[in-house]
Amino acid sequence: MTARHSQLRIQGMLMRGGSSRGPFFRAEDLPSDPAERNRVLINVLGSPHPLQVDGIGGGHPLTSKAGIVSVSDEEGIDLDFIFAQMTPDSDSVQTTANCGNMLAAVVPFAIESGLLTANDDWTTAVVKSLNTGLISRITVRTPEASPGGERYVAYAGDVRIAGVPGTGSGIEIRFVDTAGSVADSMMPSGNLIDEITLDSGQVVETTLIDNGQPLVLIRATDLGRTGYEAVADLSADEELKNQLEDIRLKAGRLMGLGDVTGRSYPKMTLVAAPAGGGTICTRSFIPHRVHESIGVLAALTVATAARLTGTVAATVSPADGADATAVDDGGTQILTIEHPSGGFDVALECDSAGQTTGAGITRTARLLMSGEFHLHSQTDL
Ligand code: NQM
Repeated sequence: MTARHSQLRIQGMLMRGGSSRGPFFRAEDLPSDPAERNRVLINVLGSPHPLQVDGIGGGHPLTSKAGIVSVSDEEGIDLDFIFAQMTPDSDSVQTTANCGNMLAAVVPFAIESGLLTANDDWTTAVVKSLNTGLISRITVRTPEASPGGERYVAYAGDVRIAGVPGTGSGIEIRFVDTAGSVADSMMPSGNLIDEITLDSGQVVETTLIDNGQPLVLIRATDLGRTGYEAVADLSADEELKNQLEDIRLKAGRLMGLGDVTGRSYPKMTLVAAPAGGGTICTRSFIPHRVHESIGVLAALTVATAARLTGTVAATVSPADGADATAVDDGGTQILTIEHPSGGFDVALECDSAGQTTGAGITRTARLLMSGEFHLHSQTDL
């Protein structure tokens, strides 16, 4: 970091990763002390302020994120990634849970910033998300600018993802060992269904599951909703949001996550029968704002639950009890998770017993700006 006039400046890039957006930094350009690093991040984002007007955040959790990338010194891992979740209305910086959307921008950023060399028409890197230890194999298109010339990250392409206008070049992400990211295991309570009693006395069936993202799944109809509501209607539904927070705080303890009052997890997901030919319909709360679509690892976790007989998701999904006979020759089954702005395809890899062993998803990403972020002069760094 260097000082310029009264402001400090720091190298970085603004990237869209999937349906999220935020600044990316090389770890070496940020303070190594986590508390100082966090002060830099909230300063760059402009939190806390509902519009983040004094920073580059977008006034929403999906645009209040940051990525920190470094070359890994671990055998078999190319890049280490730290995902930071901020919020517009507080100065919290959380690095506990994963984000599969910001993950999509890691390899493009690493190439753009010189941490990784593109070596072929497609460049693959193994990325470890230090938040939870999640390992992913990420492949990005990197053609030559001219025959024999320098390779560059191709952002243009024909892949369309929900929640993002236009199309882009597909980024393939393959996950293994996703069970239990923040929670200790995939089914941290040990049950397929847990009954949770609300403060009102109502009892609601939930599935508490973490296959990359800790989620609480609830049938929308059990809370008197359809599960097909528009984002704006759910956002205005204070009664529902209060019920969900009541359930979330109790579910957090059942999942072994302790007091999750100020935490960004577990996320809440209303499920309903598919309405558009997919596997299951969802409405996600992350955890207090309604998601315009659905998170990557959230979609993977919902897909896993939909196949698992006995979960609340399976009770509303035709994927219930999907077994080895339902997968293709490669042991892969595509499950489409419906959400407010479309469908999210998750390719679940299953073994001969039908157990989920891995998953693949496609995202796009884009470099939006590169240069220096200028930090507010009053930051005490
Ligand atoms: O679940 C939103 C997002 C996410 C996280 C959130 C994500 C994931 O859509 O992997 O991508 O759940 O806060 O970016």
